[in-house]
Amino acid sequence: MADIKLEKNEKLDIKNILKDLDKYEPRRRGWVWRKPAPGLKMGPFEYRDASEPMKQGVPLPPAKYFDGIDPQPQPVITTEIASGRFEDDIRRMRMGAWHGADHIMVIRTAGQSHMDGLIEGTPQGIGGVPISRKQVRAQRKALDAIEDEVGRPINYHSYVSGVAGPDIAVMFAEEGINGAHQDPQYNVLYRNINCVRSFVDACESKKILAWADIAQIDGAHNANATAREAWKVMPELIVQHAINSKFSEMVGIKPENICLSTVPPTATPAPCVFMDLPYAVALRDLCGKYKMRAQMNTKYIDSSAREATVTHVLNMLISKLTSADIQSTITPDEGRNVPWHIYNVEACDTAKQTLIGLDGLMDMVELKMDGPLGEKAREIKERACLFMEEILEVGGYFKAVEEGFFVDSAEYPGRNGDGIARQIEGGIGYGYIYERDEDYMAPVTAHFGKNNVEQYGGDPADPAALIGGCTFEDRSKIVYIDELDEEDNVNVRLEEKEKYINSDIVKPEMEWLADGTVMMTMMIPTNKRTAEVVAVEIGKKMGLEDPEVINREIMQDAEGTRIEMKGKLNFDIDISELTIPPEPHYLSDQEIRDDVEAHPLKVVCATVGEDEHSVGLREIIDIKHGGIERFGIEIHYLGTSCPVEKLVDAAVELNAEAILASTIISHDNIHYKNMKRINDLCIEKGIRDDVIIVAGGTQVIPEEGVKTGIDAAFGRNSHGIDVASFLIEERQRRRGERE
Ligand code: Z97
Repeated sequence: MADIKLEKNEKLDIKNILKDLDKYEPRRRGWVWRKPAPGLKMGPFEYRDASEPMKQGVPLPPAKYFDGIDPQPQPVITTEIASGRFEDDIRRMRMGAWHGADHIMVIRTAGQSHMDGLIEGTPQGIGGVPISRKQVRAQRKALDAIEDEVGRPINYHSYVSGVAGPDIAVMFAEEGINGAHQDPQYNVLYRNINCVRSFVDACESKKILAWADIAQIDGAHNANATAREAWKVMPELIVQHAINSKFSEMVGIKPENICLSTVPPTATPAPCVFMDLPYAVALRDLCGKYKMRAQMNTKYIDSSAREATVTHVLNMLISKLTSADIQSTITPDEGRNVPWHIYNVEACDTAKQTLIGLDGLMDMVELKMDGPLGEKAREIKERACLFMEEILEVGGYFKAVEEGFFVDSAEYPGRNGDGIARQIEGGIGYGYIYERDEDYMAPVTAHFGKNNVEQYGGDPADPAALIGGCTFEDRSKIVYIDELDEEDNVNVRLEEKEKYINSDIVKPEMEWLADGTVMMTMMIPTNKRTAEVVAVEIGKKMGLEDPEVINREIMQDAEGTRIEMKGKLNFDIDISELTIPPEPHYLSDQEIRDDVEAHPLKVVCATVGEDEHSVGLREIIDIKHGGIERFGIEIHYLGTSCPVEKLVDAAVELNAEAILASTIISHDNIHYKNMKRINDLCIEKGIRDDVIIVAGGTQVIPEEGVKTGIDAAFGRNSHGIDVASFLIEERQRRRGERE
């Protein structure tokens, strides 16, 4: 099957992805790490901790000052995608990948853990998609095309948790999934699934993950998120990580595919680095042979994007100081919505910016272990060891869970007796574990325990050979089911959205294509409660459907509240009815500087007529806000209320190559009259061919200005770069170097 090729300026066509999906085969198995590129040179800089660059992507905004470079840090960067519609997730994946994500974690619909079997088709989910073979396959296929266009492998990831764990693991192995959460403790503690069932299922699931070379992430971050005071569960977090990691290794997963889902336990206003860094150091001391997937703290996240971003950056400082292998990015929407596209992208940029900004840090600073860092790390490790010893004393993990050891709100070894307690003989899925029958046989490739194929003439080293290969060797045995629900599927949704797909009709979106959602920021000069009500009223008057306040921050209790609000627009915009002017055209700073250096440029300028305004022209010429003097242009400023004659005479005397006239006042069209006068005077004095005449002002309409005979006119919002680009290009035209 021919691969899909994406073009930078063309939208990804979901229908193309869905075409012949039954015949799709994943191009590889296994997780891919970034390739380190020590000493990488990009633009004017050299990097110590960067990885191989992407073929194309969207660089950070200031890259325009640095030759457009887009250096990539070494850790894999995760984006969590959770729109609930897999077709919208795919577009989000592409945006995330262009901003540097190479680990796409697709969040699944709430509560899939309790569904004892595979879901099929493409139903819509809540807070994520129902993970089914069709969705997974379509997304992996789309990612093949996306990884080709960005020029870097992308890891696709979802969950192998819950009662259908082994079934999902097999499906993931068949579909070339690269990463998965698998941790039986998640089932037991957070989804009340029976412990015995969860650990038996985990053996099978982990065996399959090992065969498929899938990177495994544990579920310990959930202890942090559910604990009453998250910083108190540090010893327990280490114990949870240790149990799952050792278990996984014993089942056969290689250590470099075992990733700990680490979370800095606390956040500001706590002195979080002082508390989180010893924890990170302690964890690495005990579990250092595994990989660290650093997730940001979500426990204390609120709805402010600014605040969430600072927490993320502080968390990444810990990642940098302790060398995380995968850097997760979470959006402030965790605190208010399902994540929106723009926040996925924003968080990827935050990660890239921070990690590249911290490039080389560890070659300059060192962790000081003889002091509070070493002491605190040691104490956390001691408490973790005590915790583990106590588990053994009470009779093992299941007993400890029964006694409520985990997620207790006290600081261990203290206990408040409010931990999560689960019965060994209880929970979802209890009673479904049976001893294998005498004649049990499993002619499959990756299986925990004995296959028993010998008694049927098989080879235990190659058990699947007995049936000519299982689905891992013979893909024709995979049963691909397209859709089961006639109403809840992607075809119906695409038909509903037909009007907006590859057409000129546009509606803004945040969650799903053409959902009409917009977000607005406003400052309401009242207290918080009043501001919330006022904002909704404003939303209604603006014609928004379902206006809802999603963030509020007090500026001062009486003086005002910053409000962010979302709502829906119920109209479309037809692009074909719009006139879209071309992008303004600028030369680069370097091109301008080079030209001025080769051909020095002298300019005379003034505010002309009876006009005392100086600010506009000063903005154009002064270096302060990027005026043209910064390019080395020689400026002769004659001041305000300058007669046009004086300006033209000065051009003659100084042998200037250009005249810049600022004309703010426009009564009786005096601004255009002055332009015409300058032009006429230059002709009279015989210098018209030797000078470039440029005029500008807030009331100037460029097209009207040039009708007076001058060379260019600039209106409101013009800057030094506009004027400089014009002057240089016009000179080049006159020299015959440009059309
Ligand atoms: C992360 N921010 O980065 P269900 N298994 C595990 C989980 O952590 C989760 C599920 C299953 C987080 C992801 C929350 N995690 C968001 C170990 C959910 C979800 O809802 O129980 O069916 O599966 O890991």
